[in-house]
Formats: sequence, structure tokens, C-alpha cells
Amino acid sequence: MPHTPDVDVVVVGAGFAGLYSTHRLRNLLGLTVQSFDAGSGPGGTWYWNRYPGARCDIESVWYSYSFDEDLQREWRWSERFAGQAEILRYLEHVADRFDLRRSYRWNTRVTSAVWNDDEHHWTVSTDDGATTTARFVVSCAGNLNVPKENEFPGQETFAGEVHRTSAWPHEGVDLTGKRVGVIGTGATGIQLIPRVAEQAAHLTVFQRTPNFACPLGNRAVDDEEFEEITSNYPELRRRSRANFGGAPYPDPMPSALAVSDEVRDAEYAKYYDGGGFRMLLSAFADVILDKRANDTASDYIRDRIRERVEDPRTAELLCPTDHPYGTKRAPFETGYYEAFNRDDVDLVDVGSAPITAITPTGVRTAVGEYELDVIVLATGFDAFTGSLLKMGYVGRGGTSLNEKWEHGPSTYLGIAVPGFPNLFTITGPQSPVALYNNPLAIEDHVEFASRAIEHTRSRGATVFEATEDAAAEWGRMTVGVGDLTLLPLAPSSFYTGSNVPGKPRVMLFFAGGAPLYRAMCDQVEGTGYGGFAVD
Ligand code: N01
Repeated sequence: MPHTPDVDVVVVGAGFAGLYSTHRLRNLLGLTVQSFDAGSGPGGTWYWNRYPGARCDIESVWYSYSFDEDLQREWRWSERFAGQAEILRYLEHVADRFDLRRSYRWNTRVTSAVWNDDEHHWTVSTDDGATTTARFVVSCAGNLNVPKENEFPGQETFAGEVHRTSAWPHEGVDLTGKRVGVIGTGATGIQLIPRVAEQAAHLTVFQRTPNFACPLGNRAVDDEEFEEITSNYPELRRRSRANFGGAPYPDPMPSALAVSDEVRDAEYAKYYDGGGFRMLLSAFADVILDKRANDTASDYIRDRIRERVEDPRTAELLCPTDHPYGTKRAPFETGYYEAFNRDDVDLVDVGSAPITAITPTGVRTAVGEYELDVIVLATGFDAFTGSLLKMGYVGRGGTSLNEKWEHGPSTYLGIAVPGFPNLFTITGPQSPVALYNNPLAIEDHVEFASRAIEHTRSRGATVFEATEDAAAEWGRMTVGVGDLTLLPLAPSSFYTGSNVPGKPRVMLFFAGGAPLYRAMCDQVEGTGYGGFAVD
């Protein structure tokens, strides 16, 4: 007699994906669900990343759930781009509104999940010593939560405080009167640096590679604007789903090379000054496809950096030359470049003279020593694959996910892994997540997973599994689409794993955009789940 699992589904995580999965599977499908999160409450990435300046760079009204009309009408976003605290309050509200907290075991980390080939269920172990068996596991563990391993020898000898942006103390850090060093100038560092500069006695920014940061354009949202959007929400969400990046941004003109210099510069000025992702997604379609077109955008942004930074030497250090615009994740800023005009902020180039150690008194580079009271690590993540590999998944025949993905991820549609039946990786590697407004990307995946679970159960089957052939084809598709773009040209980027020493270098997300991806998923579902075995 086969063993009946403890629950139908285990959900891992309480961010946007985990909360929606728990709601949909438990409240709408009526399944038994046990959810886990390592935090003490909901929020996921917005629970952990509490560093000064943490803010979403997709407009709040788009970076939110669309699955419930009443929810999207009742939550009043206060700013064009919501800060971390407001997004966290929103997710706490969602957890309460749909009564989700009772499905969670908080402060509980999943340590392993092992597939039972005989019983067709997963045995999920947690760090409280318990195990839970489940027919399905929905992994909502996020893509940017396993920090890069510390590469700086001597960190433990530092006499002051070291803080990682993704594990920022909940009570905050008082930087008043302190000499602070920030290592890292990605999207996180670029948000953090101007806020730290306002507080600290002195700030030293250790920059290995400059980035093409463009203005965020944040401001308060007044009632009239909010009313206009919310009364039009269904149509705007429809337009979001038809857009490459999942927000109702204007479609780009086809080519930066097909217009006059005046038209091109006017277009860039409109989107640069207007703020946000339109600069990347709405100006010209070939910016990310054609190096000559990209040069026009890269040159434009470099010129704007030079206008904003008073010291010409510092300005040149802040101008990226190693990668084309958009081939690393585009960051957005508020006062970032102006921070370097302050007398109490220094920029140190650790690209030409790398950090060699953290010492008891500060940071040592190949050419100098910097005395500090606080060091902030904004050095990024083992993105996309890190959280899944850390979770200890073991699939068919005792093969671990780490063995399976030794040379890079193998998935079908970024949501399922051959040899790991009944596991859904919400916005997993090889899905379009990196350039797709995350709440909508998550809704697509959670709905795909829940329909697949319904389909499996309705047939009296106990296994839903991607085939090796389908995954191999999808892997070729992900790499092939990536190769059509300029994305592989960035020497160090979490898009390709090249930011983590020793990690296989391979395109880690599907760069074909949300509408194409969704059409392919619809086709798979519409043709009875081709590429999946349902037994
Ligand atoms: O991480 P990153 P991040 N010595 O990998 C540097 C999301 N996010 O946390 O470029 C010296 O981009 C590294 O240098 P280099 C968003 O998806 C979202 O900033 O590798 N420096 C780089 O400058 C984002 O893209 C929001 O040469 C070292 C930095 O550290 C993602 O999180 C806001 C180093 C790491 O940059 C990750 O961004 C913020 C070393 N040994 C973040 N190692 C939203 O608004 C690394 N660096 C939603």
C-alpha cells in the first residue's frame, strides 16, 4: 500500500512567489500545503534586504500582484517606486488578507529534499530536525538570496562592523560619525551609496567595474494619478503582459541607427530624464542586439555621467567601458553620481589595484590601506542557481541537483528539471525572470505549476516530469536566444554566472522576453504538456 504523503504540496519561501503559491494551491485548489521560510515573517527578498536606499526600480503599480482585482485596487502605493519598507508592508498585508501565515513554519530553513522513487513523493527536511513528505514541491526560494562567498581574506580580523546588504540588521545600523567603506557598485551599491554618504563621516567606495546607472525618477504618487491607473488596471495589465519586460512601457523604435542624431538624442533624453527601465526597454530595440546601436546609448549615458560628476578624473572612473549598456543588469539611481561631488566621499578603483585583504583596521588594496569603522559588502549573489543548489535536492536514482547541474542548469521552460519529478522551480534559471517584471513572471509560473498539478491529479497520476529531450532543447534555446543579443559580452555578470569564481559560465535566463515565453508555455499546456511525462 503506497504511503500517503503528509501534505499535497510543500512550498519553500514567503516572498511574492511563495505567498501566491500558498494562496493558490491551498485557498483556490483546496490542497494541503506546508510552507516554510527561513525568516520570521513574509517578504522574501524584501524581508532580508533592508539596507539604506533599498527600493524597487519597477513602478510600484506594476511591481505588484495582478491576480486579485480587489487587492490591486485597495493597496495605495505612496511612491512611483516603492521602498523596501512599503513593499514589505504590502506582502504582510497579502499574507493577512489571504490568511496565509497559518500555512507557514517560520524561522525554518529547508536543508534537503529527497525524491522517493517508490512512493512518488518528496521528503523535505528542515533545520528544526523535522521531515515532511509531500507529493509536490514548489520552490519559491528566489534568485538573488545566496550571497557570493566572501573573497576577502582577513574579514574575521576586522575590528569594526561588517554588514552584508542582503542580511542588513532589522534594527538598522547607525553610521553617524563613522568611516564607512562600501565594496560593490551593482544595483545594490548604487542605491546604497548616496544614502550612506548622507550619514557617514566619510565614505570610501571600492569600485571594481563602473556601471551604466540611469536616474530612477522617484516621486510621490498623487491621488489623481493613482485613480487614473487603478481605474484602468485591467487594460494596463493586459498591456504589461504584451510587453517584453512585463510593464506597460512604450514599444521601442526599431533601430538607433535608422534615425538622425537629433532624434536619437531626444529619445535618450526623454527616457533618461523620465527615469526607470524605459531607458533600456523603450528607446530602441536594437540597443541590446547590435553593438553599433548600443554604442550610441552607451556614449549618451557616459556623457550624462560626465555632466554630473565635477572632477573629470572621477567622472572617467565612473564611466563604464568594459561592457555594452544593458549587458549587465541596468541599475537605477537617485543622486548616485552627485554623491561623488562631496568632499567626504572617495572613489577607489579596485579594478586596477584589487582588494587583497580586510585587515583589523580596514581594507588593503594592491596599492594602499584604507582605515574604516564599518565595511558594507554589496558584492552580489550566486544568482539563479545558488538557492536551488543550496537546498539539497536529490532526484531520481539518488542524483543530486549539484551533480545534475555541474556544468550549468538543465531545465524545461525554467520551471522543471528532468530527473526531479513534481518539483516546480518558480522563476527558476532559464526562465525569463531577469528581464521580466517579477510579480507577473511569478504569477505566470505559479499558475502554470498549479494547472500542472491539477492536470496530474485529475488523471490519477502521481508524477509530472520534464523529459531530458525537452530540457536539452530548452537549454539550446536559452543559449541560442542569448547569443542573438549582446548579453554574453559582459565579462562579469550574474546573468551568465561569470560574477562567481569557478561557476560554469552559461546564459542563466531566457532573453526572448515575456510574450514569446508565455506563448511557448501556452502551447505546451494547450498540446497536453508536450515535453513532460505524466504518469
Ligand atoms: O549585485 P551585482 P547587486 N572585489 O552582482 C562587485 C537585484 N536588485 O547586489 O562588476 C570588488 O550586480 C561587482 O564588481 P564587478 C537586481 O536584480 C534589485 O548589486 O563584478 N568588487 C559589482 O560591482 C540586481 O541586479 C533592486 O566587477 C567586487 C558588485 O560587487 C541584483 O539584485 C535593487 C568583488 C556586485 O554587483 C544584484 O545586484 C538592488 C570583489 N571581489 C538589487 N566581487 C531593485 O530595485 C563583487 N564585486 C528591484
